[in-house]
Amino acid sequence: MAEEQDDLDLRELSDEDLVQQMHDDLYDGLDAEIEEGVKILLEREWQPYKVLTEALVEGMRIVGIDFRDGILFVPEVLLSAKAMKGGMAILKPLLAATGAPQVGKMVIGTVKGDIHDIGKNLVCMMMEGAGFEVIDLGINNPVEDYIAALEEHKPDILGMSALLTTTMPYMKVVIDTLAERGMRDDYIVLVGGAPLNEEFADAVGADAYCRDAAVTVEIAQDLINRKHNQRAVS
Ligand code: B1M
Repeated sequence: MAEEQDDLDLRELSDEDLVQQMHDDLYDGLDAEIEEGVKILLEREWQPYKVLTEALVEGMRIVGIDFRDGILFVPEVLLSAKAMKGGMAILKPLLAATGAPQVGKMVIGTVKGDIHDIGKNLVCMMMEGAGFEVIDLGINNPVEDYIAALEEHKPDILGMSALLTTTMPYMKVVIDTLAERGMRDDYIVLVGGAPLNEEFADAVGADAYCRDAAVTVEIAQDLINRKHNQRAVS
């Protein structure tokens, strides 16, 4: 595979073959090849969001299937994640360069016990691109970290991410603690992550479930507008 890789000139591939090759390279955790692939697609005038979703996110979806089925293991998936992050780093300034005026502020973090951050990082990138100021608390956040960040930054939105069925209930711990302290209604609470759904978001008392990064932006904009309209009326 490595020898084959050495002989392969990514620039000679059609768009379709290049994207297919990038899925394979992400699977193999080849960060230099992923970065080169991203640059080539951008040179071919692909929109950054299309590169992100079709080459990177789709590649990681395939990795996820074999991880689930016990074909790939944690060390291999870590390499895939590293390659994905390398590609995302090239896209980040492009996604953020829309020049949108600042529309609101969000504090976001992955919940306690959970170290998955690729999806959350994507949400940060897309929200920044849409003009939100984003304070990223990173991974493995206990409730105290969220509360401290809310008090310090006074955002419009609290975002939480969880990728494990064992960590998603922690979102309720955070929301219940906000309620106990009389802070719940000060923030729009958005939750996301692959195992969640709308029913879960309702059950834990969040304002909305966000299926992906693009939907997060739409929901955030919508709820911020509603909040502003409510303030204008009252
Ligand atoms: Co983990 N892992 N993992 N993993 N991992 C999953 C989640 C899993 C589904 C794999 C599988 O079995 N198919 C499975 C969970 C099963 C379950 O709970 N039912 C799993 C497991 C079991 C584990 C470990 C327990 C494995 C082990 O140790 N035996 C372990 C747990 C570690 C821990 O957290 N304590 C573990 C470890 C890891 C790695 C460290 C190797 C690595 C993470 C690296 C990193 O993130 N830096 C990893 C990875 C990469 C995955 C998969 C393969 C990919 C996740 C990902 O990045 N997806 C994943 C399989 C899968 O999800 N298909 C899996 C791409 C990303 C763009 O999508 O994260 O869904 P996603 O984010 C989307 C939306 O969900 C949404 O928008 C994002 C962008 O569109 N979204 C939000 C996410 N957060 C949001 C927050 C918001 C809004 C929207 O706030 C407002």
